[in-house]
Amino acid sequence: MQSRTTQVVIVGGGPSGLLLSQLLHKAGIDTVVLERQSRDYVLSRIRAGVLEHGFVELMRRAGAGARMDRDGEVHHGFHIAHQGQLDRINLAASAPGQTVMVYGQTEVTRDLYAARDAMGGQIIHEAVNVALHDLMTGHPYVTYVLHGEKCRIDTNFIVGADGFHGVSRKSIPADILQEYEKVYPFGWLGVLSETPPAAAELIYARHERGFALCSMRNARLSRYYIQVPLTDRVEDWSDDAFWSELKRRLPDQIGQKMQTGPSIEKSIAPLRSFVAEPMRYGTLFLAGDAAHIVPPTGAKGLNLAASDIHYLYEGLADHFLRGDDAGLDSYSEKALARVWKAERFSWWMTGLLHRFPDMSPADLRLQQAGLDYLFSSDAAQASLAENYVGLPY
Ligand code: FAS
Ligand code: PHB
Repeated sequence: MQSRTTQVVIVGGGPSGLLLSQLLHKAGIDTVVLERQSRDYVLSRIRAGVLEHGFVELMRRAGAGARMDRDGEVHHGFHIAHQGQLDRINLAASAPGQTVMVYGQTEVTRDLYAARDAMGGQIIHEAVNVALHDLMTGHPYVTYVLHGEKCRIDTNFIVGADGFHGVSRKSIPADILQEYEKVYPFGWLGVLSETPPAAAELIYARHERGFALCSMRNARLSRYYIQVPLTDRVEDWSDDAFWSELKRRLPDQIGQKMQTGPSIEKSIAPLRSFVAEPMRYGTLFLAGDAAHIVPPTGAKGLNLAASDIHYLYEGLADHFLRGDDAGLDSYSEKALARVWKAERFSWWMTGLLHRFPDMSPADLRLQQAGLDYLFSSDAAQASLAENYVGLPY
């Protein structure tokens, strides 16, 4: 068996694992990233599109922000379409100068891989059968199989950044782990198209036929979503069917003018709220989707991974560089405090904008009243804005 040692083993080569590995490496802390898939497979995923200010700052601190700063779009607001009208949320309503960056997760991941390569970062792709061992001792280790050969890495700490379906969360004993889950009775059908965006800013639409979202990646690449029943499959939706349904859910001033084109990616994502507690078990720390999932309505998924990584990086750097474990000891509690606030916001925004199958006429009037209140109250808009730009770390 091939064996080696490192200071931190990071399971998962998505944005969480790569960002942490890069930040630790820049602080002189040795890491190895174990990723189950090939790099091309990881980079083929189309996911998030909106970065909070905190994430943007972390990418810059990691030395991976140059292309984001060049190609990303700073957005100062977004629109909510309802009852045929468009109302705008000014993100500065929460605090002067507050913005978000529109830049795709695929590009974030590409930039992080490039930064890791530039520093000679250790990323092992196609590492399968990853297993975590001796988590409650001072000498944990990880085993995995690479191209048929069994390997072992002895380490000080293990970070589970391996997403919702990873091995790390499942390595915490069932009598220790507390899971909270809420599954929504619909999914999002997403389409990526090489067409100019329908509008300069994002449009979230509440419609009797269901939710829709107009987003973008850049001036030539648009990202759209429509709410669909959980029973729908991607093959049920031709491009033409998607475009005509999307237009039905948008105000005419948008739907009748938008440019459509062939989908270059089309997929259905289920919506769930999920939190696993604690986010630490001995020498194992969970980060990102391995610990929590939010419905994408509030654009919090990727951004919650960033605040986890911020807390974890600070704690590990304090441990290795200053012999101080306070950050690691408070990691789970601190990360979960921010996670639950983002879970609440994502759940609230999902409830405000989606058509639930069992909604009564009273439910529909209450939902509309939520929008009427939002756009009649500066305080309500400031509250939405401060959650959307990202609560403080
Ligand atoms: P990831 O899942 O991105 O990465 C985990 C990595 O671990 C993967 O590369 C995986 O291959 C690897 N892995 C898994 N098991 C392993 C094992 N046993 N051994 C080794 N490696 C293993 N968020 C938003 O903010 N907006 C959106 O619009 C949005 N859309 C989404 C659509 C979909 C279909 C999905 C699934 C998620 C979406 N998200 C969205 C959330 C998403 O962006 C996540 O928050 C983000 O990917 C979190 O990053 P990671 O924590 O790195 O997890
Ligand atoms: C996206 O562009 O993919 C996106 C943007 C905002 C969201 C969800 C997804 O709330």
